Amino acid sequence: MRYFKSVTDIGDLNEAVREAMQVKKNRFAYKELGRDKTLLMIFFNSSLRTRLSTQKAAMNLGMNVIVLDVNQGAWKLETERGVVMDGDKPEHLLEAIPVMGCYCDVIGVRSFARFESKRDDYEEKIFNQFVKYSGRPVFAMETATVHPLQSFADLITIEEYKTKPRPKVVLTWAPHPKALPQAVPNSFAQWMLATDYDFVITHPHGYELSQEFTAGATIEYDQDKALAGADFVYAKNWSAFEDPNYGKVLTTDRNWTITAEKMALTNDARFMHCLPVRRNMIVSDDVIESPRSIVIPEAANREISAQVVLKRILEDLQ
Ligand code: AN0
Ligand code: CP
Repeated sequence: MRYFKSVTDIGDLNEAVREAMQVKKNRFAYKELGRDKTLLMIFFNSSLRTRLSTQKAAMNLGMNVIVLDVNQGAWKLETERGVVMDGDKPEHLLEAIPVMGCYCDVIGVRSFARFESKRDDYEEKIFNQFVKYSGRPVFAMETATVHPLQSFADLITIEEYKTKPRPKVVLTWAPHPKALPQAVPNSFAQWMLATDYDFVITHPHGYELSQEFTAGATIEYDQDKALAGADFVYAKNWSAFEDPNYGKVLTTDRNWTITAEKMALTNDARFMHCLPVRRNMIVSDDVIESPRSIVIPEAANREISAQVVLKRILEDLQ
């Protein structure tokens, strides 16, 4: 594997999950694979889980790791070509990327949607420049439109906790005070649609996601109806995708918060969220603390999804 961004990059999902379970059983079995190889992780945005789990996964594989927080100590980067650089940005991404490529063998990039231009976000302008100009394998650590390391960890977690072959999985929008990207729900929909689960998305009107990721999904605007009989409830906030509201918060209606009353509509569902989560906006304290909540094992599986992805990239570097 040279690039990891879409579900299609990982190939057969059953095979990927099998490999994940094998890695999880013995995560130090491939320590030689990454010897003398360097991972560079580049963060344009904050992170707790992605930073720690991906670094841990790389160390499990024997890799060296360099982390760059672009907004803390690096030169501010211009991303537009043709700009007269007389402002506050001393360096251009078009030099920075090939330079970064000189110091490493593999690059992970976190660069969220900026909500300045829907076109730039959905064309993955930043991530694609890393692909084009770094000369290295590149993987997504949440780009403008997707977060595949999260979705892969989510899939592994559902496979571990499901009690029937074809569980009902419900992705529900939930309220949040600030505009968040669509990357997590986009990817989650893409990965769930690649399985044979019973997959339903529920959100208020105006929060429709891109068809690029949700085509074929069941959309139910009544959250209570969607939750009926659910085996997994996957909560997440996102901002509007459709024009003219791209990147906007249309409502913070707390009737969409996942509470014990909402969970009572389900088939004793497991509660999932990628984290970080705002309690009592997205989910009530009692639900996230309940024994049905699997947010911590879900986060733990981020190490595993990252390790499978890095392992496959390293195997193809040999
Ligand atoms: C980010 C988001 O919603 O995309 C990262 C989630 C993994 N969340 C926040 O910015 C709070
Ligand atoms: N879930 C996730 O990606 O968390 P971080 O933003 O903390 O990396």
